[in-house]
Amino acid sequence: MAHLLSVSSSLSISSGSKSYSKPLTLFSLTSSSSIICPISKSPLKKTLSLRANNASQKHRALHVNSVSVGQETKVEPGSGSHETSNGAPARKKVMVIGGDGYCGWATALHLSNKNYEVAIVDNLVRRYFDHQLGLESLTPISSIHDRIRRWKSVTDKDIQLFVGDICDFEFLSEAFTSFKPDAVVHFGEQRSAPYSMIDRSRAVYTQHNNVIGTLNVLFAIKEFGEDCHLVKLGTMGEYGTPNIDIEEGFITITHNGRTDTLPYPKQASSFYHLSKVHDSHNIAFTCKAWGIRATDLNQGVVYGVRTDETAMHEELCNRFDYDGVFGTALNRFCVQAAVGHPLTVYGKGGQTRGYLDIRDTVQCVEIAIANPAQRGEFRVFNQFTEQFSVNELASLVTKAGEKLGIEVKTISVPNPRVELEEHYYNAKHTKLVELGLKPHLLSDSLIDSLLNFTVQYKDRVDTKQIMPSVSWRKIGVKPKTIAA
Ligand code: NAD
Ligand code: USQ
Repeated sequence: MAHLLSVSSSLSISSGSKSYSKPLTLFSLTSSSSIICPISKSPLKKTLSLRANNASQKHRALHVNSVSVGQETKVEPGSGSHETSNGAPARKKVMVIGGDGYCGWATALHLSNKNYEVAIVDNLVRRYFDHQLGLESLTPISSIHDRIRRWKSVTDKDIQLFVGDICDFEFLSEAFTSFKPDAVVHFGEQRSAPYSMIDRSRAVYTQHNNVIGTLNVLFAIKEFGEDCHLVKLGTMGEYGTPNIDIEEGFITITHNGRTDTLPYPKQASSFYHLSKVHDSHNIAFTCKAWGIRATDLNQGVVYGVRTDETAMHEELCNRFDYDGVFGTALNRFCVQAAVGHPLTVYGKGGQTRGYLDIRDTVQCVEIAIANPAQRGEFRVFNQFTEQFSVNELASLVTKAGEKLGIEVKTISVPNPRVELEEHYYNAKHTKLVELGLKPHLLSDSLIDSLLNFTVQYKDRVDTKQIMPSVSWRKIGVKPKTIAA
């Protein structure tokens, strides 16, 4: 079957003038602004430290825009402004790591719109994964440079850009010392569970990229901005699916007559989800040891695409993944319905997870930044608004299809993952609501508009990318790629 991963010793990709022979090496980009990315000697030294105009400076961060000095506003919670020591209002500086990705792009624009001073840090590796695996977002997405230029032209607000790899500490240090963030929102990880289960090299890459990247961010905060608040994207998948209620980060246990409040047990079920568990432990430790202030946002599965800001212009449009590697359940089901592909329920479909609209992702992050953790505090919020089983999602999409005159069928696909298919699931998610989150719930009208949106782009769908192509049980040592 064409969509299955086939074994191959290496993957060759041509993009522009260079060809790339290792899955995780650096590559060159030729863009309108003539940016050259040097190729790393080691696959693990990795991605995209950019060199701009100065060939001798290996780790020079590329700066696209200068800092905006917008109109100062009255100090208000959540407005992006706060008072400086001399009483003058100042704009809070937020570094958005992974700001070219799905959640990061929407968040960067939202924060900029709310008058935060924003810098995006990204090595653009997510775009490379698409080239590597032959995938494409449902929606056409502009280059990060065009996105930022368009944002400036639409709103007159600047976003700074640092293109580089946070696993490269020299690069990260430059970005930190140059921008001096008050808060860092860290989305910059390899976030697909199936990608991490393709083969050994992707498993190693995922854990290295995510764990070392986060460790570098922690060291950068310690070294260059001890007061900086880390807002880190974790995942609900860190908890797994235990047969008891899931608490927000911690559980109080009485054992042999003694009581303690301990980190909630973690039972992640992919090398990706495990990388998040390792991150959480490292963050918790550095909060204790160095007094770092951190919020771990254990986010559920995100759906949707439009936010107030990304809807302002087509060049600001967000990515929308529907393929078997990066696409997530509800987004995939909407695209499948739009093109008349049966909805791909894995196994029995009783797998239950927390879900949230991307408009709530940006809201939650803003709330976390506006209400920072204390020095030394490791705070955990479960970031989702509703929980659904896969079967429930399929039935919601089927009903929405009926309203639009689309006949939607469902098939049960042999589950490529190792996970419980029928289980208890009840996860707490009250802390963000207590801080002011106003959720967009998955009402019929919301799912109708999402389905309508995917129908508009259905001619861009490559149906070969829909079926799952990565098996948890068949992961092996040899590098794999997707056959065309
Ligand atoms: P994404 O892949 O669209 O974006 C991640 C971005 O980080 C990409 O632009 C990528 O180029 C960048 N990046 C990766 N490694 C980097 C590195 N070493 N240096 C610099 N940049 C790097 O992912 P997303 O869907 O936006 O997810 C963002 C975060 O939210 C991830 O940490 C993910 O685990 C978490 N999350 C996502 C979801 C979801 O449903 N999408 C759900 C829960 C949690
Ligand atoms: N599933 C199907 N059919 C599909 C796709 C998925 O039945 O076509 C099932 C999966 O088996 C799983 C559930 O739906 O049981 C969710 O899968 P998913 O692909 O939507 O989400 P997941 O792999 O868990 O990962 C996504 C993001 C990840 C984030 C995670 C949050 O890619 O970055 O961490 O959601 S959570 O699920 O809470 O861990």
